[in-house]
Amino acid sequence: MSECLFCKIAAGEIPSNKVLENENFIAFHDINPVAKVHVLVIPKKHVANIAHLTDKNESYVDGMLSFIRDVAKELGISADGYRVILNTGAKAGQTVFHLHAHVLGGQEFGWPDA
Ligand code: IU
Repeated sequence: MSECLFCKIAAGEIPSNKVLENENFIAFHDINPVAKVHVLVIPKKHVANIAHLTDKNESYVDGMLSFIRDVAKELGISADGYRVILNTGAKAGQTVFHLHAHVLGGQEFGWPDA
């Protein structure tokens, strides 16, 4: 059995506050939100991050952007805009090494300052 936390969430072995799910992806509320709306979107199949995508596994993330679009609609944050972040590697702040997109919304964000 996988020791990956997000694989366990994807398999339903660990409960999550789920927003939306399809055959390939699941979206759930982050346990430690950093914005008014903070949801994580993960592929069900394990890949550590974007840097680990290869010709063999890049299909794992096919359809991820359109799924994120559906998640934003489901959350009601689509019209006002939202931010999508994929921390890739420890130096970029990645702490869970199963590819995930942070979907942040429900408020205004600055740029380039967070
Ligand atoms: P990061 O990009 O790897 O730093 O993001 C990991 C996120 O996973 C972070 O925002 C955590 O709050 C979140 N998270 C979670 O939602 N549930 C968990 O059980 C754990 C982390 I561990």
